[in-house]
Amino acid sequence: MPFDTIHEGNLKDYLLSIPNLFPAGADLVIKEIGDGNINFVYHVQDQDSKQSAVVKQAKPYLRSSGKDRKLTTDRIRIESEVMALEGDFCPEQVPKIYHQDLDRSLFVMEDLSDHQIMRKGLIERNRYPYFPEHIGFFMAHTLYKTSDFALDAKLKKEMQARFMNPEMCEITEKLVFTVPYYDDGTTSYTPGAEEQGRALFDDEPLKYEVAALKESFLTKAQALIHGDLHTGSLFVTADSTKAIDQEFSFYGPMGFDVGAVIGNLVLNYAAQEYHSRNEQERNEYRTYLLETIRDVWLVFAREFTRLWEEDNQEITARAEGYKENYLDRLFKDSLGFAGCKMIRRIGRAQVEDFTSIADDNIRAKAERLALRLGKDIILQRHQFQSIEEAVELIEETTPRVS
Ligand code: SR1
Ligand code: MG
Repeated sequence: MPFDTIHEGNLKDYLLSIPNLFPAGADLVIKEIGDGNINFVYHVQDQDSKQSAVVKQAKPYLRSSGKDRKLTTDRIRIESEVMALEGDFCPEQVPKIYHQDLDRSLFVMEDLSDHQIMRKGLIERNRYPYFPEHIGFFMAHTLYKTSDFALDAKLKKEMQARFMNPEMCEITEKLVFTVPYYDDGTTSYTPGAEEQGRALFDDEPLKYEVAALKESFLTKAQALIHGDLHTGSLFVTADSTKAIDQEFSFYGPMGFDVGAVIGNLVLNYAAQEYHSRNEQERNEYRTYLLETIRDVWLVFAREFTRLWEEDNQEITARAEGYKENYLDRLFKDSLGFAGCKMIRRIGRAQVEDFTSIADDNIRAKAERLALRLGKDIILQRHQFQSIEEAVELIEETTPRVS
C-alpha cells in the first residue's frame, strides 16, 4: 500500500496488519483529530478493549496550504527518532512510540487524550504546579545530553548530520526571524495593533538584535533542540507534561527551546487581558505565570549545572568561570529567542491565546502588550543578571501599555 493512500477509510486494515499493535480483528474506530498546520493525525480506539493509539502521517506537502506547498516527509523520521531519543532521556516527558513506518511516512504513538494542550489549559487559567520541574528537567536533559559536553565530538557531528532539517528550519528562519521585520505584504494585524506591528519594519535597534539572534539560530549547533517547543507542543495534566511535535528538531541553539517555553508563557500573560474575568483574577493568574517563568529557568539552570558537574566529557569546559559564562550566555539567548517567539505570533502566524479573544479592542491591547514585552525583552536582555530582573521588567511594563 503506497503511503499516500492511507486515510481514515483504510487505516483500519493497515493497523490490523501490524503485529502486536491491536488484537486481531479488533473493532477499530478512527477519527482524524489533527488541527495543526503541518501533518495528519488520527485517533484510533478498539471498541472492545478500549485500547487506543494515535497515528501521525506526513504527506509530501504542508497540510494547511494544500498539495502545492511541497514539504519533505523526512520530517516524520526526524520527529519519531527524536521522540524516541528524548524518551530514553526523559521517559515521562514524551509519548511512547509503538510503531514506525518510514515508507508510509507515519508512526503510531501513545494516546494522550487524558492530557490537554497546554495553550488551551492556560487560556482556561488552569495551573500546573509540576510544570517547571517537568519542563526544566526535560530541556536540561535533552539539551545537555546531546551537546558536546556529553557526547564525543565525532558522535555529536554524526548526530548533527542525521538530524539536518533544512526545510523545516527554513520555515522557522522565515516566520520567526524575517517576516515580522521585513514587509512582504503577507502580514495582517488586528485593527488597533497595526501601528505597533508595522513599526517593527523600521525599528533598526530591534532588527539589529534579531539579526544576531537569527545568526545564532542558523549557526549555533549546540544541541539537538526540539525546535518548536511552544505551549501548543505540550500536552499537560495537573501532574504530567509531555512534549510532542518534534518535526522541527535539529542541532541548534539551546536557548531556542528555553525561549519558546518562556515566550509562550508571556504571550498567555498578555492575553489574560481578556481571558481573566476581572482585575483581581488577572493579577493572580499573571503572578502565577511569572512565578512559572521564573521556576522554569531556575529548574533548567539547576539541572543543567548538575549534569555539567556530574559528567562533562569536554576537558576545556573545566576552565574557571566557563560554566558560569556559558549559562549566562544561554540565559540571554533564551530571553532573546523568547522575545522573537512572542513577536512572530502577532500578525502572520497567530495563536489561540489571541484568536480566541472575541473583543477586538481587548485583543488589540493584549497584542500591543505582547509586542512591547517581546521587544523590551530582546533589547534589554543583555543587562539582566537574573530571571527575577526579566520578570520585573514584565511587571513594570504591563501598566504602561494602554
Ligand atoms: C507553517 S507552520 C507555522 C508554524 O506552526 C508550527 O507549530 C511552527 O511554529 C510553525 O512556525
Ligand atoms: Mg506543531
